[in-house]
Amino acid sequence: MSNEGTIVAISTAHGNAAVGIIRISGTNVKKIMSDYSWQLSPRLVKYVKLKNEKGDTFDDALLIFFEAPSSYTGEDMLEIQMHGNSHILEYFQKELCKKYTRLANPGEFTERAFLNNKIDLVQAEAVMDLINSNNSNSAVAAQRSLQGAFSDKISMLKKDLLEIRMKIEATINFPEDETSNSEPNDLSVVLQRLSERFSDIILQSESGIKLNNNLVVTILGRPNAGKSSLSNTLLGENCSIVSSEAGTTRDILRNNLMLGSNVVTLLDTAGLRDGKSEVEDLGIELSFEASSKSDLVLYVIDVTEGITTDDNKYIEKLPANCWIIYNKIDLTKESSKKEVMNNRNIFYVSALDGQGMDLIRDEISSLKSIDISDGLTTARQRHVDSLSEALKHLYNSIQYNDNQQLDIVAEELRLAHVCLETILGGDVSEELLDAIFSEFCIGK
Ligand SMILES: Nc1nc2c(ncn2[C@@H]2O[C@H](COP(=O)(O)OP(=O)(O)OP(=O)(O)O)[C@@H](O)[C@H]2O)c(=O)[nH]1
Ligand SMILES: [Mg+2]
Repeated sequence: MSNEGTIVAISTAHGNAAVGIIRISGTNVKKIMSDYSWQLSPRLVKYVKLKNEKGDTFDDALLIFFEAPSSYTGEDMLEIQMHGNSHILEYFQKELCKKYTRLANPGEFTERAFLNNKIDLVQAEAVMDLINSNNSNSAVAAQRSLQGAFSDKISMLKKDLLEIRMKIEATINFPEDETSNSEPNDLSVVLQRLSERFSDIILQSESGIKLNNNLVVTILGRPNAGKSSLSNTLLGENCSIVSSEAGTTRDILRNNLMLGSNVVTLLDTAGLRDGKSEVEDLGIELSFEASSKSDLVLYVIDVTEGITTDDNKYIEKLPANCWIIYNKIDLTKESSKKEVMNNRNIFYVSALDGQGMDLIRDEISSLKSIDISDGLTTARQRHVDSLSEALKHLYNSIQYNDNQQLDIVAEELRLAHVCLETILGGDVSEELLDAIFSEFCIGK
């Protein structure tokens, strides 16, 4: 964790583009402006020519100066918009590093914003959620977190918890004071209500975590059922090897595709059968492991062979939502269709000629995306863990209150409070901050 030195980074993606942006933050910004004779008014764009040591212009640029504390990091900042050529950008970045700056670490601009109290830790995490969001719903939810909606919910819990703590402390310290005395029963009801609010926010946060994740769909089935063919047809390219040899796929092949507004991570897996070889067994183990972490399993069956007892045995083992795909209908008189039996979707398709594949695509596309209409915000597992820990302390406090051990109630509520503080970034360890910001890209 460092707030020292003036940092520089190329904030735009590597490669050729219309525009490339260099960002600088720290105390040397004004010195750079004065040495380069850039007279800049805060937040007003200025056009300049950038010259090398020989006085040749190597690029022209637009400059924007943000004066501390009214900047992203809270420090003096300079944004240099140049042409999007990595060589030119790196050349100028190197020039700046000779005298004025050092290269920024991943996420260091956002880390400084956090250290300078421009944003809390939840908002810092939301910056990354926004950058990584893969559809408009997750972008809206991340933007809400960035604007502080999730932090506000946590702050409200903190405030209400603090009020209860103050009342209890008063009762402990001034037991003779009538006004500070509350009945154990009253307190129990208040704590119960508060714990229900915690539970609600944990549920919302769990949905918020899912928003950051792709829909994971695993293709399972016996060897040669046509799993890899199905995967290739869905992806629109031959990512997996297809062969009439049973046991072709051994490793898990993972690819992303867009279906409707869902980004889907599609996993092609090793065919399920018992004890052919050690390597195949390992592959099969991976297949099951992958399916247990999936949102949906497409269980493929060769329609000319039909469903077997082995298939039923495998399907029963699956924890995830599972659809049955009867493949190779081109070899039969079956026509493509979708049926629902015992609440399970069943499709008849041909991965080879594409018949019925749209039925699968449409069904995955329409899988209910997470409802964000009631103000859902993005969240992290870290938040759920801390909220759950806080809730545990609340439940403890209810028990101790029933036993009229008020001093322990107070202690449990203090511990719950600390958990909420951690979410927002108060009193967090350097390791946690490093872990959070190291996931960021350079320049953010
Ligand atoms: N006629 C027909 N053949 C198909 C169809 N889908 C796959 N096949 C053939 O079935 C054989 C096996 O296909 P794969 O896609 O490799 O099957 P798999 O389930 O991935 O097999 P493993 O990786 O060995 O578990 C190949 O010869 C494919 O051409 C289909 O819809 N119709
Ligand atoms: Mg295969």
